[in-house]
Amino acid sequence: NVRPRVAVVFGGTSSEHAISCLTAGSVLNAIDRDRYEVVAIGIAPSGRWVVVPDDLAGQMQVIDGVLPSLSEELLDAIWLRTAGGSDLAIAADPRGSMDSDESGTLLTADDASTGESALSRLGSVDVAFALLHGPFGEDGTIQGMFEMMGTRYVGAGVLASAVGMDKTYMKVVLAAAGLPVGPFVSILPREWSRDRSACLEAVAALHRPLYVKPARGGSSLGITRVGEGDDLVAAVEHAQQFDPKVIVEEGFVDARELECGVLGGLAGADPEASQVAEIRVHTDSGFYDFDAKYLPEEQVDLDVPADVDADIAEEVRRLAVRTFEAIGCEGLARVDVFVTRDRKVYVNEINTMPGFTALSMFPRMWAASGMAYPELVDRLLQLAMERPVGLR
Ligand code: G1L
Repeated sequence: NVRPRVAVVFGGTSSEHAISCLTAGSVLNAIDRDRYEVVAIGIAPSGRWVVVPDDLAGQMQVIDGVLPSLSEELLDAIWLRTAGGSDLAIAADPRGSMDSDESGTLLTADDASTGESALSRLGSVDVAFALLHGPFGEDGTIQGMFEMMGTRYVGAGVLASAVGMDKTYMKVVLAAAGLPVGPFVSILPREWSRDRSACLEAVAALHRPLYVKPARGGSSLGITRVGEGDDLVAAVEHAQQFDPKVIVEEGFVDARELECGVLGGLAGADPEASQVAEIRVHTDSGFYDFDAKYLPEEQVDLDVPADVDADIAEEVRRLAVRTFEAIGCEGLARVDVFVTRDRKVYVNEINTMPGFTALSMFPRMWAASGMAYPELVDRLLQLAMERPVGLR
């Protein structure tokens, strides 16, 4: 009875370190230790890799390490919290024992393996589950590292991850596959500095309101809604502070925002779509056309399943699967769409690394489809292990 060995890689240097730790907590909790051997590998905010001993990972919650009160030395650590609420840090680079008053206990070298040994452990696992955001996580880079190491991994491959990360390439690929996407203009830094009026002219062909976004980077940072009379130039220059490459999208006025989860591999059966969910936004200003994830929680309602006609739900599920296939996705993805007042469905985006705590949309949509969170995690591990290494 050899159990497949799973590495859960989490944390990282991005601003999503905390959410990644929270997600790792959910995943580590859901993996059945009778069926899998687990290696939890944290990347401290400093960038240092550290193996969290599984006796700890199995019984404690991984928590945010980026607390303002922490000393620099403790930022070089992965943080865990016991059921009782006391904190424990596993240092990436232990330099002996440390003060432990408000910041908890520090484990030293005897208890945790670090650095190179953490990286080399990845080469000896059967499957890796990387919960990392942004550059070096969801853009295809860590997937490329797994490919080179010959390690199987959960989720999209190099190309699909990279295409899913870049909103302009995503739209180009989806449009070429015949999928309905909204009008957009992409602005490269070179074009903007050399011929700004040509950029503005291209954008003038779009109907307002516009959404000006950094082309890459999955978070909401840098996004501006530009209505009639609003300052487009300022919006572009704001987005450029987050990514030199900017996309300007036409907004869908009065459209409903629906989402659908897709699970599947490249080989064998077709990808499967989950129940459809709706994000309902009710802001004071009465705008219904702003992405719900950029609004405070009290202004957003999530309906799982969505209260939509069966034919619309079926259309969304069909488009979600086609979108998944168009970018050559594997494992999982969340596809976000708009449904206009005249009942046309447009693909807004595909997210190859959707929110993945037990309370996130993707797991909730699958729960509504009859697949509970632990089963979902197991399914992803199975899909990853079925997948051939190399060209497929
Ligand atoms: F590995 C999967 F399944 F592909 C995967 C990886 C990462 C699913 C979901 C995520 N999501 C995250 O890591 C994050 C939402 C915490 C940051 Cl992107």
